[in-house]
Amino acid sequence: MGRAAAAMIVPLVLALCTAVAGAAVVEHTFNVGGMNISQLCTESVIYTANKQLPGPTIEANEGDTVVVHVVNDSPYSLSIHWHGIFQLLSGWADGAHLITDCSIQPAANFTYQFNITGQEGTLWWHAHSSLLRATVHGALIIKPRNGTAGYPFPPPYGEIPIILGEWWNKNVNDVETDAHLTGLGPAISDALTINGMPGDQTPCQGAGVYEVEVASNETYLLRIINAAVNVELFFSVSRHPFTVVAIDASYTDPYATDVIAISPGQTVDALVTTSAPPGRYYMAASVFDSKTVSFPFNTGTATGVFRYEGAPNDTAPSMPAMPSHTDVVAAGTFYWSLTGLVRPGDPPVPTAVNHSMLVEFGLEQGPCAPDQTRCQGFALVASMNRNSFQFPKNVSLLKALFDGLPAVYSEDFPVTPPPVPGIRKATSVMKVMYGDVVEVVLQSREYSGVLGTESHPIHLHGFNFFVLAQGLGPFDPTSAPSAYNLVNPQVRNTVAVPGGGWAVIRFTANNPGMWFMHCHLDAHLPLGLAMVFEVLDGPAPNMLPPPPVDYPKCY
Ligand SMILES: *[C@@H]1O[C@H](CO)[C@@H](O)[C@H](O)[C@H]1NC(C)=O
Ligand SMILES: *[C@@H]1O[C@H](CO)[C@@H](O)[C@H](O)[C@H]1NC(C)=O
Ligand SMILES: *[C@@H]1O[C@H](CO)[C@@H](O)[C@H](O)[C@H]1NC(C)=O
Ligand SMILES: *[C@@H]1O[C@H](CO)[C@@H](O)[C@H](O)[C@H]1NC(C)=O
Ligand SMILES: *[C@@H]1O[C@H](CO)[C@@H](O)[C@H](O)[C@H]1NC(C)=O
Ligand SMILES: *[C@@H]1O[C@H](CO)[C@@H](O)[C@H](O)[C@H]1NC(C)=O
Ligand SMILES: *[C@@H]1O[C@H](CO)[C@@H](O)[C@H](O)[C@H]1NC(C)=O
Ligand SMILES: *[C@@H]1O[C@H](CO)[C@@H](O)[C@H](O)[C@H]1NC(C)=O
Ligand SMILES: [Cu+2]
Repeated sequence: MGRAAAAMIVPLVLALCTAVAGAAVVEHTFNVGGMNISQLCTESVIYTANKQLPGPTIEANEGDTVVVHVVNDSPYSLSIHWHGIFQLLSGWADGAHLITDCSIQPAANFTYQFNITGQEGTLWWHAHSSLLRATVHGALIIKPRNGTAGYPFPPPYGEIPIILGEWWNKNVNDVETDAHLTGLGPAISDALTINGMPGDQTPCQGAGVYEVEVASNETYLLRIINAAVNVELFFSVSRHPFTVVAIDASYTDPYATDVIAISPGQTVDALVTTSAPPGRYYMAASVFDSKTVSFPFNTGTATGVFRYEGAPNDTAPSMPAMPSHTDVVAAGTFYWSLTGLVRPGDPPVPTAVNHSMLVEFGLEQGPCAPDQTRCQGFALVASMNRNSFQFPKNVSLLKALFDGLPAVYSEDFPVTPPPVPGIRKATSVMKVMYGDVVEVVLQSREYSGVLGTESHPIHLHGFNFFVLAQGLGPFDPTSAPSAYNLVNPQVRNTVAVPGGGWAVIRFTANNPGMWFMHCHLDAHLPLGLAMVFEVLDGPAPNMLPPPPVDYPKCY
């Protein structure tokens, strides 16, 4: 690791461009490489940006330009995805390996460059090529143009990023290789983490604990990110109820709750007031397991500490009451109660729909592939409308679209589940015109009684969507639409579709490119639980520009 590890934050005023007066360039260099770490009483080598876990926080204002030079000092090829960023006319920088770009090869580098337009709140960045995202991730915080004064709530006294994660003692690339060879998905993680540390409730004495000092009688904004790889989580702070004010960088109506449910890919911004007696209070994260057939999962609890200024360090903190791991009511109440904050100028929910889709998905048992040498009887396979997504081999879908390359993908993604029983392995996309309104009923299905169902966090790149309604069981097209919230639905980039249930999302395809929609459980993405929206160019200037000059080559 010869290169400087420090993050650079260089806010420069764009003096020459009056149209973006006040907008800044936020520039970072991420050296992604190995580092030795002692965690859970085990010595490991992990891969991180700038030897930080979580990685550096990117802080910007709406309207800014973000420039990140990523230097790959790891032995793995990798890309970085800016999760939730719209990437308006900058789809090349989305960082979805083989969808929008190709991974950065070892010893190579690439500069991601994009503008932040029309979104505020908490997002994050993560590797989008393999389980490397377990440790290659960090917060991406977007403040209003005029700073904290622009918040639709009183500016808090302080802000605290809370990045929830999952930790494996083993090299995560080996975990992923094992998952493929066995056909059964990755081994469960060894710990959950809060800001990179497991806390003091693990069998390892002296494991790292994230502790933050807070002042009494002040309000703090927690920016909570679920960067865990495969698990939905509950999060609470003892004696500190939350007021949720934003999710996925989209403001909500204030929502009071003691417990937050958060799926991989999602963020929650929540206010807490430090009005408890001065002392130490645990924050805790534990798994929400929605599987209808029981499989092993991580039953541990990650802890961190809120310590009031001046409070003695040796008093034992009090633990929050956590929901049980299988408390679907606690999770569903949180996920379903949120509504969007509607402010003047916000885009209304579009009412005329151009494409109305029903997309069913789930896991089933498939045949072992010849290279799955440790597969015993069956391998897991996943699909959306009976298409198990296959990545292209040697060129990104976006490059294939831009260059008009034939035979890389097919424009035949079914808008409703086909009646055919079998699964088709294909690189199939849904083509839409610029500006089209797309509605998708996301339906979780049970295909195999052995595997049951579970909640799948479905993430869409390039857009936010309105969540018009959610429900359990099969979607009923006659009764459900009358209950759609077209007034103040929550706005997200990732929705936790309940196991065996459904969610209706709607978005305007106002950004040309190739946009991945996939399950954000890394256990399911390689199995094929994904599809792609191909959005054609609109009238000038809504056309995708050529790729950046240093665009990584595929292999
Ligand atoms: C980890 O530590 C070992 C032994 O001290 C050293 O040889 C190796 O270079 C270190 N690896 C990294 C990535 O720093
Ligand atoms: C990035 O790659 C270019 C082209 O290979 C090289 O000239 C440059 O020095 C590299 N930059 C860094 C920071 O490694
Ligand atoms: C960002 O916005 C500026 C000003 O509109 C524009 O010139 C530039 O091309 C944009 N950059 C990207 C990467 O989209
Ligand atoms: C900040 O900007 C928002 C609109 O983006 C506006 O409503 C608010 O009044 C502004 N606040 C201040 C203090 O300028
Ligand atoms: C916090 O507010 C409470 C209620 O007003 C008050 O009793 C307490 O003294 C305050 N604590 C501090 C440290 O100011
Ligand atoms: C508690 O520990 C922190 C850091 O370890 C220190 O800054 C603080 O002064 C300590 N507080 C007391 C009351 O000892
Ligand atoms: C999408 O719907 C709008 C409103 O109904 C209509 O004006 C437009 O032509 C439709 N677009 C396409 C490509 O059909
Ligand atoms: C990519 O692979 C396809 C199919 O395997 C092949 O037809 C095409 O020539 C390859 N393209 C490049 C640029 O290697
Ligand atoms: Cu899934």
